[in-house]
Amino acid sequence: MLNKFFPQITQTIPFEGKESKNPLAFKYYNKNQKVGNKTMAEYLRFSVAYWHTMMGTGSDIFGGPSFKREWHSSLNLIEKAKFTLDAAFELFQKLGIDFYCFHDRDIAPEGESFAQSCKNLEIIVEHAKTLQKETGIKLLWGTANLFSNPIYSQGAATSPNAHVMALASAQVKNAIDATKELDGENYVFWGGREGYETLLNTNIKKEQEQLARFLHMAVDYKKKIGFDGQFLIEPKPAEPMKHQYDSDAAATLYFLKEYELLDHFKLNIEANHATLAGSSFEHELAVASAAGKLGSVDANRGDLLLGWDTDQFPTNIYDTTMAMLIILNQNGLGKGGLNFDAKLRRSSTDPIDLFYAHIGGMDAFAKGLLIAHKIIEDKVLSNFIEERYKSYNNGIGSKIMTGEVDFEDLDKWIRENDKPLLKSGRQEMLENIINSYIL
Ligand code: XLS
Ligand code: CA
Ligand code: CA
Repeated sequence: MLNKFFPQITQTIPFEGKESKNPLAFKYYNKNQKVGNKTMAEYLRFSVAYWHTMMGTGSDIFGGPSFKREWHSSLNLIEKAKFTLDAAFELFQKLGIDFYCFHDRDIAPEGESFAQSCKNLEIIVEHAKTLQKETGIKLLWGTANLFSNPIYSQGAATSPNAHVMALASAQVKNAIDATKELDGENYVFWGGREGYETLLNTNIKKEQEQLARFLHMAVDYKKKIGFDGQFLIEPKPAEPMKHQYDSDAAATLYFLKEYELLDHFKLNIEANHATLAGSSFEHELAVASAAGKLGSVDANRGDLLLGWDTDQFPTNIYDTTMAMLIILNQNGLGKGGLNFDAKLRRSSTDPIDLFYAHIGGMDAFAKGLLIAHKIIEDKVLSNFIEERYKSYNNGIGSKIMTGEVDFEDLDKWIRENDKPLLKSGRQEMLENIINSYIL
């Protein structure tokens, strides 16, 4: 096992069960424990987000870094990037996490020129490849950072400047190449700057057409090079832009359908983006899943008292239970996984805090998985829901759904069958049942 940057952790975090008081042990996450027909690891497919966990410095918009990591100590940028990868794989191994995700510019430094940036990425990808081989750890997804460089301040694919759109496309081409080289299981598109600040200077239709062209070029390139990872789009309503085009699951699905892209993409749903969109994590998961498009999850949480993307580690068992109900009902995430797109608070300054944070998130989802599995096994919700819609199974309900009757027929039918019965939706009873599984 790699052992250089986290000497305090001398073994892979063990599972000790719920009675354990050891803060460096799992209480619920027991990697190889079977839940139904899969292991916990197979269902949960946890992933570390490289940008927060390895690159985070505790800085926020009011202040610079609050901690400096040992793996960032070299002044040579390539050496620093390699140390960071070494530290990352040590952390993955010690946490017992099988996947990671990155942006091109997290794992490799941006160069003076575009060609130099591509070269840097190639060098680092080689190093990552070696570490993946040594450890068996895999890439859940890669993506391109099309939001930090000021050249993208007015959009990347949706920039009013075609030269910038060309740069963004070339950058994504190279990020897809890197993801393919590392056998990435997915590739994510998050359009941080693909939106607008003011409609006074914006042609929405034009920008959406540009975004569609860009995604079509990506699809064509994927086919051309035989990359068999899943393409994912990650919705978010705003921040950094005032409005982003992929604002939520429903808007993104409509956009994909409108521009004939739906067959080529699934969604990566992030909990914090869902709440920023004014809905809930489970709402966004359910909308994506109902469309057969729930591909992967950015597992974090926001803070309802703060109106921004706080990217905290998930701890709320109710939320993880609801999420796992939806994920289990579609029999897992396929190529996707649960990526902890979450960062330490500015005041959590020690490397060991990274362990506490991930252990907490993993246990919260493992517990949610166990509860959701039991609820599904006992059919408490599914039986109720089935019963609730049963009037569509035969009689007039089935005639409506098969198209055998029209408005005029229903006008006639209702005159003979006036006054439908009002049945209770039993919300409070169901809430109590869910709590009885959680408590
Ligand atoms: C930012 C997003 C971003 C994507 C990947 O809010 O969550 O980190 O997940 O670009
Ligand atoms: Ca995210
Ligand atoms: Ca986020």
